[in-house]
Amino acid sequence: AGARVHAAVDLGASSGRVITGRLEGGRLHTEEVARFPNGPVPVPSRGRDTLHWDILSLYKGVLEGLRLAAEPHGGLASVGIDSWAVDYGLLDGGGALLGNPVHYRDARTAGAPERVFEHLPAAGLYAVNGLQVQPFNTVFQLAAASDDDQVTALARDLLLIPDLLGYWLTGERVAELTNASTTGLVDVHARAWADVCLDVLEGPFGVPVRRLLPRLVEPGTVVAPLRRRDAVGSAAGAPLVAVGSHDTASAVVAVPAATPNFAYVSSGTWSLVGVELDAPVRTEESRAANFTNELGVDGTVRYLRNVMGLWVLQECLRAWRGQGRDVDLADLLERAAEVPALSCVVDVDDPRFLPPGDMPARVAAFASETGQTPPADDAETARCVLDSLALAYRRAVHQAADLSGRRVDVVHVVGGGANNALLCRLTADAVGLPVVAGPAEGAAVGNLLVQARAVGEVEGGLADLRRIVADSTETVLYEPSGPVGPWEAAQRRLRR
Ligand code: LFR
Repeated sequence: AGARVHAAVDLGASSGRVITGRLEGGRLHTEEVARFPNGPVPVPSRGRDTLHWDILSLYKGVLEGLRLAAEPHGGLASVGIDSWAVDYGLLDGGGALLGNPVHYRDARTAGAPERVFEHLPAAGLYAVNGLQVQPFNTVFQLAAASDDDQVTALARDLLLIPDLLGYWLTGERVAELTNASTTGLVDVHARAWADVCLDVLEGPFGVPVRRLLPRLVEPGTVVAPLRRRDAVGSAAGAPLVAVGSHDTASAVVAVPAATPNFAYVSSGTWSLVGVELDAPVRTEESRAANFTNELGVDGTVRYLRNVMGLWVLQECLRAWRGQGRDVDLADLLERAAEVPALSCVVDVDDPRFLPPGDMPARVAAFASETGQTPPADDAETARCVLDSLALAYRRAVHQAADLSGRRVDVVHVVGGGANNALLCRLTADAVGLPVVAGPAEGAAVGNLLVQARAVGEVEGGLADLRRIVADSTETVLYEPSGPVGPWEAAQRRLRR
């Protein structure tokens, strides 16, 4: 009786959650039933520390969350899983996990893109996969792991993180397309594995990737029912739907836009900034700007840039807390709001900000190198990071519009960053456009709606799903409060 309940598993880089959703009267009602921590775990191997994910603890959190989600309803109408992209687990011939998945921020990929480009030049690769160059793209991770016999000899399957969890829950091995498109191994035009990319890994690098990759499925495919009543209770039997299993793909589904002329900031550990298109942009200008064409739900393309995101602030907090200081985020943001705007800016996209480490020191070093006075305390550092993020959003929104020809009238912020009022206000000021913030659980909302549609509970295209999001979310509107001149000037300071 009553509405049918769906469960979204959404795994972010700093936490995982299970969120239920039910549709009633054209609205989606969501409830968070479980949240568990996530983060990189350094483990000594081969004479250094390798960063891993704690995949088994995530799996445990997922099982427990699904059990809790199903219990009050005696079952679930469907389940979908999304997570960060690019990372994978390897299975041996008996289906056992080989090793613990490596974290994309691990240093093993240093120099790997260049080694791949010796065999397939960057321009040739972009023409096929349309993907930005990030050292952690799966293609480069595999090239970096080509001396690892787990990959070259023992592995029989490579499953991206959501697909790996899906396999453990159902026994089915698939590669969901939106996430697969971040590997660098997919032909963005054909929406299929790309032979030229597979050839490079198999030839010069000796990685038998064709043997490892499962069949691709489009988002919206019903994969198989959940097994393991012992572990998931009454969630057993619910169909697992391959949603936009890349968290960013699901988050973009949940942009409550009423017009096609929008840009989005999917704001979590990363900020993914761009527009939604019908076809990829693979021009030389686009490649030079390191814009990516990731595949989206319903045949769309997510044309965007990775901006380093709230990671930089999260790492600052970790550094301060590591020094024994009890810094509260809400209090920090309040004090940061009092710091004069644009006193100091850094290029958050500088690769030095990618690995974990002493972020306040890196921010200060960047400021000194560009002839600016480094932030003097935690509030000034936080303000510098937020101003710098807004400045990066400004660059990315304008570039996305210019490079794609898509007009942008409004910027939608979805994901946890939608709750950061200071950052949203700065974004409106920097971009010079209205910002609409919410939903904060964008990835889970997009995940839930694609499930509901796959099992026949709603109909329609993305515009219809987005109307449901708009009707179900209390968004906050931020209008620009002044001219963009100071932001242009700050941008010039970075170029020095
Ligand atoms: C965001 C995200 C980004 C991807 C990065 C690494 O959570 O999925 O889209 O570039 O994580 O996987």
